Formats: sequence, C-alpha cells, structure tokens
Amino acid sequence: MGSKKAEGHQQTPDASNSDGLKPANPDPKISQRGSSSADLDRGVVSDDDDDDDDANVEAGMNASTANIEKKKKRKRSKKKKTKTATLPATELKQTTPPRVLVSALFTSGYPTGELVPYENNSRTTEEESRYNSRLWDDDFLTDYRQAAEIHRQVRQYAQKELIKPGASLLSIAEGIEDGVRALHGHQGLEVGDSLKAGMGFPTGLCLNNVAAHWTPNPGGKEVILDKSDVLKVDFGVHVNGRIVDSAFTIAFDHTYDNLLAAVKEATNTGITHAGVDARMSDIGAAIQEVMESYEVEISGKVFPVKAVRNITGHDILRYHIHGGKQIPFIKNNNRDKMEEGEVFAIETFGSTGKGYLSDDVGVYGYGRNENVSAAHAHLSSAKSLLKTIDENFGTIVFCRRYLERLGVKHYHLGMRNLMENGIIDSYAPLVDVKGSYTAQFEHTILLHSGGKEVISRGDDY
Ligand SMILES: [Co+2]
Repeated sequence: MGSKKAEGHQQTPDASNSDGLKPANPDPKISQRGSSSADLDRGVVSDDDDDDDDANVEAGMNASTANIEKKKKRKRSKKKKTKTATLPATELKQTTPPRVLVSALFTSGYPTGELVPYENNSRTTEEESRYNSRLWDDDFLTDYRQAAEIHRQVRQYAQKELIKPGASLLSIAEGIEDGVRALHGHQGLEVGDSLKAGMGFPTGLCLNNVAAHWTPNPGGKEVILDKSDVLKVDFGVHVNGRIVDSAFTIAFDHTYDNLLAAVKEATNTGITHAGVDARMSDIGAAIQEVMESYEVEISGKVFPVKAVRNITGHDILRYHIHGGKQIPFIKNNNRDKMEEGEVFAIETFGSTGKGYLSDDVGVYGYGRNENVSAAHAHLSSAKSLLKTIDENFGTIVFCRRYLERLGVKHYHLGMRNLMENGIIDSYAPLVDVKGSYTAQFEHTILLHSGGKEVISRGDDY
C-alpha cells in the first residue's frame, strides 16, 4: 500500500516506479507464494436430487438452524413415508437469509466460473491441461470455486434483502458476514477457525465520495443508506486462504446509471485484456479509454467520468489480499506481465470528482506485517493482542468488529503499540473530494492452463 500523499500532490500515471499507487485492498508485504501442482478438476453444478434430503439438510445447516429444521423435518417425514414413490425428489435449496452450507448444496463439485479459453491453445483438451499444469495443488480450484459460490450467494441475498434505503450500513455488513460464515460453516469464534475459512477482509461499504476502505466500527455513528446514495459493496471470502475479492455498486437513483455503466464496462474491459503474458500497461490503457468515454449529468451539470489514478487492481496470494503486482486503471509504463498460475483482482473505480483519493479520518482495518517479528512487541497488552491476531487472522486483514466478536476488549493501547513498532499496519478510508460520486466493480480471475476463469462471475455482474 502506497504511503499517504499530501493533498494536491499528483501521481503521474507514467512515473517509472509505481510506489505511489495504492492497491484497492491493503497489501501486507509478501514473502511467499502458495503454489505447487495444479489440477483442473471440473466443477459441475450438482443436480442434487438425492432422496435422502433429511440427512442432507441437517448436515447442511449450522448448529443454530439445524435444531429448528430438525423439528420441521420430523413432522414432514411421517407424511413422506407413505408417499415416497409419488413425490418428486426434493432439492436442497438455499434459505433466506442464507444458512445452508454450500458443501451440502454442491455435493459433486462447485460451479466453474466464466471460463475463457486462451486463443493460442483453445484446442488443448481438458485432460492435457490437467496433465500439463503443475502450478496449483489439488484443492486450489475446489477452494476457490467454493469461495466464489459463497460470494455469489451472499451478495445476491444482500442485493435483494439487505441493501435498501433506510437500512443501516452495520446491518448490511453483519448480514453479509453472517451469510458468509454460515455458508462455509466456520463461525471463527474458536482459535484458528477463521483461518480455515472466513472473511477475506473487512466488508467495505462506501458511500458516494468514499471510494474504498470504509467499514462500520463498534461504537461508531449509525449510518443509514439513503435513496440518493451511491454504495460500493466490496467483500472477500476465503477458503483455506484462497481469497475471492469481488465488488459491485448500487444506486437507487437513475442519475448515476452512466457512472455505474462506465465502471462496469471498464472492469469487464480489464478482464477481457487480462491473460497470460498480458502487460499491466496495456490493460490500464484499455480500461481508461472505456471509462473516460462516459459522462454523467447530475442536477443539470455534466461531469466526465474519471478513472481513479492512485488505486489499483492487484494480484492475490494465499492469505494475502495483495501480492506485489498492481494493475492501474490508467495509461502507465508498468512492464509487468501476468503469468500462468496467478490470481488477480481486476477492479476499477470511476469518479465524478478529481479521480484521486486521499486518506480520510478513521480506521478501516488492520493487517499483520509478517516481516516484523513479534519480538518487537514489549508491552504486555500488545503481546497478548498480537497473539490473538496471529492465531485468528494471520495475514488476513481484519477490522475492529472482527476483534470484538472474539471478546477482545480494551485493545486500543496495545494496537497503538503494535502499529508504532511496525508489526501491524492500519488502513484508512480512501475518499475523493466532497460532493463527488465514485463507483467500483471487481472480479477475481484465475489464470490456469485451461484458460482465464472469472471465478466470481454471476448473473448479477
Ligand atoms: Co481488490
């Protein structure tokens, strides 16, 4: 993550080093790559017409809902026995709010993302791809597709049920997080549980000129969604450290239709241009051209849509939301190429303001700087806080709400000490100028030997 820039200091797009560009997600420093061999196992949507749905439902429910469901099921099962032969097979379905494990819904493999074969090896059979690719271990695709399916189910529930004028941002964040935790079955309340599967980073809910990195904090002022707001929803789901990072924007007022359309098309352009050997410079230029072909009329005044200059898409490594690579949304001289086996968050932000973000007051979240040893923590309150962080989050970025649901109290002094010693980095909200509107769309893509898989693609975006 780039250091804070003084207001008015402009990052030139073609600066030869890209240190001033902020990745859209916090990027704890990286020292490892999680990869070994690959498997192109094909996820197939289960048609799940198992007659023994009682067992399935109970297995698929979390403890809280399982008991209620058990009672209902017992009543029904009596009737069922006499009629089994004539009844159609019952499919296990997701509930509202989502509480059924996706592993129970997809017993024979998770859905594949949108798969775009590479042009130069489109005739390679799947078998050959599987044989040739040694970049990922066997669970890689399964974990990624599970995380993506959870993201789709939870965000579609959020779009339908949670995100409405009058709703508090806290209720939306908690609704999303409860959904994610229920669908992979890891509540994250026992030590280490949220390292098995959990939130990929704090749920971002950013209004209007706030572009990124805002989440409700405990004790913070209640924020109510208004019908005139432009809301960015950016959340991550990880399974075994494989993080899906995907975001969308919602506006209720049609005034902002063009802003949303610009950013959605810009992100899809980035996805189209991404691939093995694609250069960041070419992707950025293509994104900017599409984004800046749009304008928005707000209250009779026309604003050009600007591609935001100092925040970028990024590669994703295991348990690290940001690797070392950055994908700007503007013309740039970054000669980095994408490589097979890599995972990227392709995202873009458009703005009616300056197209340049500054740190706002407040804290979005915290992330462990794994290059700094715990030995640097001297204060006892800092030591015990760091133990909790290392055991529950590792290098996954977390927020105050995630700490407090673990029962951690009075952590401010300890946290300040960890930050002063460089052990923990903190992240501030990123804003464009007051009165401006920003939008974001984002997908996670996998570059595997069989093609480019837009793992988080859904019917919604
Ligand atoms: Co991202």
